[in-house]
Amino acid sequence: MFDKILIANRGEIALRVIRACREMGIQSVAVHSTADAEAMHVRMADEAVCIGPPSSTDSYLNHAAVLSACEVTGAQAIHPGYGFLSENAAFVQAVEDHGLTFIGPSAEHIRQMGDKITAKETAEKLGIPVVPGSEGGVPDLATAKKVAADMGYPVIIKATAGGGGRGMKVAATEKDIDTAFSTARSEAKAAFGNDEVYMEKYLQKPRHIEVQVFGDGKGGGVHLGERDCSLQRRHQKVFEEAPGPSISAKERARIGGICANAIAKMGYSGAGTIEFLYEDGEFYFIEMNTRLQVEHPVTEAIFGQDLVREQIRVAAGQPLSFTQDDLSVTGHAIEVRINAEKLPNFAPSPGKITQFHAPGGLGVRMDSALYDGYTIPPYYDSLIGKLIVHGRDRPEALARLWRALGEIIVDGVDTTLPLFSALLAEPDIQSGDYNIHWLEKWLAQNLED
Ligand code: MV4
Repeated sequence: MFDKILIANRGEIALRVIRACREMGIQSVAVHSTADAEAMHVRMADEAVCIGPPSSTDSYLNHAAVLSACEVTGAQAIHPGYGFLSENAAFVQAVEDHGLTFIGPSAEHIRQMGDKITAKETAEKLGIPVVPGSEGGVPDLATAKKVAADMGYPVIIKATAGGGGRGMKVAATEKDIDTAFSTARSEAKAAFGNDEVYMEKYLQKPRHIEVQVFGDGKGGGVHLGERDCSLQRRHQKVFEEAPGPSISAKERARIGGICANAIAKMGYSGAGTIEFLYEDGEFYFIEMNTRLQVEHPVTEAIFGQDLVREQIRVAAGQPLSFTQDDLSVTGHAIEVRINAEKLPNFAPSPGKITQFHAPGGLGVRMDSALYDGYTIPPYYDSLIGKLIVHGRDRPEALARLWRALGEIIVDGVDTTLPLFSALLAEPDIQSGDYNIHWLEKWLAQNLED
């Protein structure tokens, strides 16, 4: 096992990793920009190294600075958290070239899943159901028209180098294909420096269901069920739950089994998420994320497992501490993402926290790097906390969320907290009857006046 791990991240996820390290008897090293000198992750880690100016390009994304911080502190492994360097194959290669361990999958697996056509082909070969669509890339408009005519409209055009919703265009009918195709291509070129696109049948009212997987890197793989993350705004998740309110135990075992088997066959190492659209009882693979995700705590709650601890164990060459048979779902968990943003437009709201009080009590977990008097810098993501509740069933989790929202205090900046109390009053949220378009429609009707 490692003696010392460097955490190449900030905020709540840096604390999350430091906590796992401390429980495992591992020393932790924080890195930080000059803007984060007073940040909680710097205070909580055993050591801290300043790696650059506020801009993340020059600090948290600076490969050489992060590697130097390992060198000077003697850290043997790097945990990337999510975002930043977590899915950067070139960085993983550099980490390995320096004789260090990246706590995550291989550069090769990251590269394979980063290219969305290769990811889909890989998934299909491994027996994962995929969205019907083009065979590989679509090189020109004539091909696009032919593919669309064959599978039927509506269709969606996606960037091969994209993901997470960037560079997608829908063509509802043949009249739209010309514009959709050329816009998708030029946006892909501008955003990713790669204009390759592919096409899929457009699903009109799916849920976003993602399966948590873990590979031991030695041909073993397990799944930890699914999360429903359909409630999103502009491709940013807002509210996540596990298990999915629309997924039965039988479906979980079936799709989970398929995913675990695929991960095993790939020889995948560490935590991963296989994303699906789910419509009319069918799962359709769209992408795989090769990192620990923001919403991992809802899975931790219902399975009673520490996913960061497992990531560290696997990276150190140890076996997973559980088998598939050891894993079962207990109750229901919900996470809400607390952003320093001003409603109704979700404009960033950095600034000084004049008062902070975390909620507590049975079934309540608050992951946050906030403290009284902390100043949220304007340079980074606006996520300032995650409130996770766990109950014996979904109604109990909802009641606990409502109760915890009444206890929490975040003063001095605007936050997305008022949104959650309003959502809890909605019959569709109470019953779990929503899809990927529900939140945007609700926001348009309820906030924009
Ligand atoms: C789709 C789709 C409908 N049909 N693909 C958006 C993010 C990216 N990961 C995939 N996305 C979508 N792909 C087909 N064939 C609709 C979306 C989509 C979406 C997906 C998940 C969560 C929220 C979404 C919001 C709008 C569109």
